Amino acid sequence: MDKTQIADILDEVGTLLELKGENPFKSRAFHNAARVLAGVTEDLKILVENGEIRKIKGIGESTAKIISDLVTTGKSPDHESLRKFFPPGIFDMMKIQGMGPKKVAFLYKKMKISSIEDLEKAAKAGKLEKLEGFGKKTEENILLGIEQVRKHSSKFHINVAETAAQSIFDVIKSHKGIIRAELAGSLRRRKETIGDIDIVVSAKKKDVKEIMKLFTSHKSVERITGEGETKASVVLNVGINCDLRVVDDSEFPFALNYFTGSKEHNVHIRSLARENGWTLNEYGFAVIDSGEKERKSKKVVICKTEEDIYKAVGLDYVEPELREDLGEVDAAQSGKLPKLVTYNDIRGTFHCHTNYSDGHNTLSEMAAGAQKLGWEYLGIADHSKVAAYANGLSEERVKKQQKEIDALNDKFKNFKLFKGTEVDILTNGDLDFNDKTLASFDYVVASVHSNFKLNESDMTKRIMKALKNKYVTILGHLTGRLLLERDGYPLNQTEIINAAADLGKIIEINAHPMRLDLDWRMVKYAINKGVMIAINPDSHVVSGLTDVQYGVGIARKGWCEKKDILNTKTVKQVEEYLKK
Ligand code: DGT
Ligand code: CA
Ligand code: CA
Ligand code: ZN
Repeated sequence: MDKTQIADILDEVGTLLELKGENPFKSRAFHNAARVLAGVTEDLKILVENGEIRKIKGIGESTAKIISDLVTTGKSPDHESLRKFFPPGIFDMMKIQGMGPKKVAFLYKKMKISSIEDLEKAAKAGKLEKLEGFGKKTEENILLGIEQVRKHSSKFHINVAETAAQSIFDVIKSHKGIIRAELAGSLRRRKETIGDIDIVVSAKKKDVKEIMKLFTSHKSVERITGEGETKASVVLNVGINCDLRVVDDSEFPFALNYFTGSKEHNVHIRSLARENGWTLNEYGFAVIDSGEKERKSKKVVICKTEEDIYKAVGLDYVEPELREDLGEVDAAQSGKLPKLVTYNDIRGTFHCHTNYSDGHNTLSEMAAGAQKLGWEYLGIADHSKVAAYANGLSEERVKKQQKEIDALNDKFKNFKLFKGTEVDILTNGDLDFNDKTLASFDYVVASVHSNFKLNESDMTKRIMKALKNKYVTILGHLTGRLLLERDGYPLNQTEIINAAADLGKIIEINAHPMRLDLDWRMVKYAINKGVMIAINPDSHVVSGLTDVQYGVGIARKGWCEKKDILNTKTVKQVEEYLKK
């Protein structure tokens, strides 16, 4: 456990004591110790072993005990027993402006309010204003505060983060002093949601100041939250934080690797470095000097690229999307990493809407958009009749649309519109079209759009029944989740995926940045079972077609190769595949 983590725990202990209503001196001692610890330069482990931890000014008996426990065992019984007094949501509540430990503890004891959601409910119902020490104004401020916390501390959809990042990144990149530049962090790893943006660049010393200035004065910067010699942090106007780190070019691969993460992946790589007698951090490898003597003779490798770093610790290059410490290190050790699918492998896509249902563009506009992207085909899948909210198609309108598609296909050269449908899975698992209509499509995407409130067993049965329908080709957005808004419905995903594998059904990665559903962790499971994956933008407008790129990111996070993805097939291959 490192110093910052220990300091965080000391801070938390201080806060927990405040919540418990202990003597303020006591809690202040912990907050103070946390600050002191941040300034300690010696190795904590050595200080603890030599019994010198108490000698640090500001570290008393009880803080020393916690530090020793954490350093030696990674756990502190004192901290853990304190934690049991309060649910974790309590800490989120304290992020709200004006909600100190006193108020939070009071609300928890008096009204069992233990999360931001509880608090919001109580405030909206006007339950707080009647309490002692609260009032109408406090209640309003709490609601405002909740909004702020959500805007600034919550995660962001990847498209929002990427658009914001790209705009400021393009400007920095164009500075003549930049040698190398990359977006790092979760954005580079293509996570489904993004906390903050991390930019790493290398430059000559003399240019650093100007680059920092360029960053902090960018038009999208709302507020500067930190400005040092090599690091600056800002809040962008969409509410997302953005960190810039400028390093010497010799450090660039190390900084890029470190700030790409994930933290768990970094820890694993660092342990491999250690086995070689090196330490590894954002600046480079260094020889462990307190280690055994023979290790000292080891030379530190110079690394010009990330590939070199991986090579130095005996690994094949690990693509950023895989860096989650979920088996990629072992695979890289034994030459078993997948050759990931790329955006360039994509030849078309399947689940798109037009103005026949709730899309904004016509069939020919969508087709033109797909051709402009260099695609060879586009699959249309408008909603079925029960989806009244989405102007779902009746059987008659299906026929009309199919005629129009035929007419367009007659005119196209080297391009094809596939006739599909996104048919609703009704509550009992039946589909919203009869077999005759279903048979008229090239493929059928089946999705749940209603009655999310079933229990896990009923929801699993419902989707299973639809899956077994012989006309169903693709399962649409399997869990129904809306990222940062709504969890997926309860569902036994493994059971469904196993059945899809047995029945030879395709499962979609819905590439809409609000969904990214199937989740990448389950994508990996699905392809291991042999399930074919389709990457579908669920696009309702021409510009939405490019959302396929986010789906490709998720496919890559799910270890997909070209062969696992339906969209990499040619028109002919798709036709043959669908015939099976
Ligand atoms: P996010 O921003 O929450 O979506 O996720 P990340 O992965 O971008 O995390 P962030 O921005 O906090 O940090 C960027 C990377 O820096 C992270 O992926 C790994 C590295 N990093 C940050 N803190 C630590 C740490 O305490 N230990 C290690 N080993 N790496 C860290
Ligand atoms: Ca980040
Ligand atoms: Ca960051
Ligand atoms: Zn849908």
